[in-house]
Amino acid sequence: MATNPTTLAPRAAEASRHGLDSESLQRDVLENLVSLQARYPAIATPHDWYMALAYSVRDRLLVRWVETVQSYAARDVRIACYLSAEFLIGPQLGNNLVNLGIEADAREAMLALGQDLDAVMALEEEPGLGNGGLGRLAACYLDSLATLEMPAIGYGIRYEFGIFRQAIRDGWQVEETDKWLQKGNPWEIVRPEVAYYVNFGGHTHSETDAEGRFRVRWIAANQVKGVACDTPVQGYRVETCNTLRLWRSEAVESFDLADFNVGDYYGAVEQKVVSETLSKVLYPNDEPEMGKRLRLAQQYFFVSCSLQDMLRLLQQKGEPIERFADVFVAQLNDTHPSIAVAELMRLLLDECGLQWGQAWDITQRALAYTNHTLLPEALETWGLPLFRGLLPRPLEIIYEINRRFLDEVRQRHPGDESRVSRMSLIDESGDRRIRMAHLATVGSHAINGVAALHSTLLRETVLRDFAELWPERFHNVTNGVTPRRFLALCNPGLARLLDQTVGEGWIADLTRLRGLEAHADDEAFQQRWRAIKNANKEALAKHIHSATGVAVDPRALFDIQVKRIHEYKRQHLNALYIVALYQRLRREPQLALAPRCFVFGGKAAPGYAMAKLIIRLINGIAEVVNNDPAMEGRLKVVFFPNFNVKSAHHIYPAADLSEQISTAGKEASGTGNMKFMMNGVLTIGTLDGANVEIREEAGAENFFLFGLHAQDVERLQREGYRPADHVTANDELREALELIASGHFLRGQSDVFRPLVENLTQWDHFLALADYADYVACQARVDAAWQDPATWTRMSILNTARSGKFSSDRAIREYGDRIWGLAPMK
Ligand code: KOT
Repeated sequence: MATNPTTLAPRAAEASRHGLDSESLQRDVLENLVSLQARYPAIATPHDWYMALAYSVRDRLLVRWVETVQSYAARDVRIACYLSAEFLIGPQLGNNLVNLGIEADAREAMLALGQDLDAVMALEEEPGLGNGGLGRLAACYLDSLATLEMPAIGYGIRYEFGIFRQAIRDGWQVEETDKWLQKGNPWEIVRPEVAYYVNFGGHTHSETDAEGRFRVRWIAANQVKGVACDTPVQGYRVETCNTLRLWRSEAVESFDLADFNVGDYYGAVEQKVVSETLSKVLYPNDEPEMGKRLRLAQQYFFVSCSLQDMLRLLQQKGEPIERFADVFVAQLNDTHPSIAVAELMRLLLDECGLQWGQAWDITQRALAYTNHTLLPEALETWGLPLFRGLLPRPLEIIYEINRRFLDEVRQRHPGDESRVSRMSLIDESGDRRIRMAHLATVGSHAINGVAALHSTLLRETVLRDFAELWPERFHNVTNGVTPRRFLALCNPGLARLLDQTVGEGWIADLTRLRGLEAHADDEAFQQRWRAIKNANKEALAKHIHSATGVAVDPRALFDIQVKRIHEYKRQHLNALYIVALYQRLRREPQLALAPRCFVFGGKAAPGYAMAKLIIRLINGIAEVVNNDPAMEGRLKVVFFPNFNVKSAHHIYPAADLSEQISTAGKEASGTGNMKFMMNGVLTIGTLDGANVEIREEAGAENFFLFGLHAQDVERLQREGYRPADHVTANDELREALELIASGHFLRGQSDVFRPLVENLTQWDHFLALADYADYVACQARVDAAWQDPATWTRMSILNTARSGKFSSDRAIREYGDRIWGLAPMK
């Protein structure tokens, strides 16, 4: 049907003018099917329909995108640049539909074309350009920046292969390459004209230029070209559409041309391959793998391209170089982009000709650093030989920054050489290494942790000397997550009830959920609340069945732990409890325990043997428990393979209990804990990361707390912790460990889990055994609360009602106020 905008009601007319109605969408989908996919409806594959719809939606973003970019170029605004080696953006179609406000129209349009929108959306490949929390946080922040209409650009790497796909074979994790680009990426716009050169290797040369100024030239051994690949980031129901700019590496023609000319065809092609390798694959580790040259090259590559891009934008705005820090603020997402300190200095000194003092002032004002971990093994350092070989000029600059900085320390603390060596940018204790957290701290005007407890510990431990020197530079910004993706999009049933109860405003102002408190005890409301949860559980049960073949009963308590597999996150503590339950139920079949379904999900770093063993253990327990007729209707265990953003959409809304059981002081914040809370899931957790604040907001009576506090952990470890004492004192724990060691969960093979059991009984670095008894006692309280549906539902409603603080909108406002000097704008 042809529509005439002038005959429609004003709002509808406006929607139609912008193509935001179902008829125009339908028309465009059909047109794109032919013009871009070269298909007719009769022969179109489901994926063709997905592409046709995605392109139609993208077209609707483009007008806003172009206008947003233009307005940043033209107006006197400060732009926040979020520098991150990872952006775990997840599937784009559903999110863009929600943010444009056209989900219902798209559903109608696709239905008219004989397609089911959910089935079409399910075909989207996940852009897995991140490992976990840190990368997903970056993506949530982009969503909030656009929604709050704050001028922002995300800068990162356009990996050809993202995080590996996790398959489970014979209970073990197997990594498969993630070919997310194989069928094309409709959201990406490549801009070959936006490209920069990045130097590697070679040597430096000092000279005095024609005006008598001292200059350093870097004569590189190799250059790589970075090409901008842009993805639009549409804010929620606003005109702002920001940019995520990811760099793809390419060979520089002039370099391989030289090889071609001397007849070295293979040499030239090899050079090209090396250059393109830079953005080939995401490192699949939660922690840095020491000394990987390619990883350092990736970091420098994307940082240099991003800073050069900022300089070009500054020039386009007609602003002088002196105004760099007034126009840009760059947030460093952990230390992965911290080479920015040296690179911005290099660009200002060597390329723009500024003097050291002025360049340093600009650098410090322009940069800010977020720390995401206190784990010593995750603090990034680079050995000097490797660094010098790859980045000789940035290294000289780091030496000079260090020299000036240590002079300052010596002036403040004369004679305190141990402080000087503690604070130095170079660790001289073994083979000499650059401490990237120190570099980031010294080069930034603001340093923050990601939850209140974490920021306190950061000031007291890892960066203590720095916090003493510059207390005013240290902040806390507690993490947040976007309610658009993690509530509105993934839990449409609950979203509808929230709309009806507190009005639609909650999506852009999550504190409005407080309005639910008045309904927490209302029986009819509780019933609706439960019905939504049950429907979500039924949907998850189907996904579990198709992914694993295990049939789970949606009436059981869904007890879920999804996150990267790591000893500090203590999936094995959860596993020990399941083994104990299994033994109890075998001994006492009449035990009045509520039926539970334990669900795990998460990837282990490919080189992390203990984490992989934990996955095998969970699968071993699952195999035994799920095939034991005595456990039928009582206990189920599932390892959901390949946990990612896409599967997360089905998991968070369907959970009853969220496991946040890390050793206190080890999880910087956690963000899954927040996603669960929004979806009315109760937490069993330690006083770690943002759990502390979740409990504060929810109320202690609506949170299942257990375990040692961070100070207890620290003290115990200092004084000498003896895990074996806990084994001796607790028969149930001892028997569980013995059963695991016996090979009961691996078809009698008794050697495989031995290292895990021995590690626990001898070392137990993360105090799982010390917290075991309290965890079990806490699980009993969970069981009791679950047996009373009115109590449980009330707690669930109150958790959602009080989750407002954990919106990434709040977090981004805080970054804007305290760190960037940037306010939301229309
Ligand atoms: C990885 C390598 C080096 C340094 C830090 C990391 C890191 C930290 N990766 N993910 N994180 C997580 O970041 C999240 C967002 O702030 C936190 O919620 C979570 O606790 C960190 O573990």
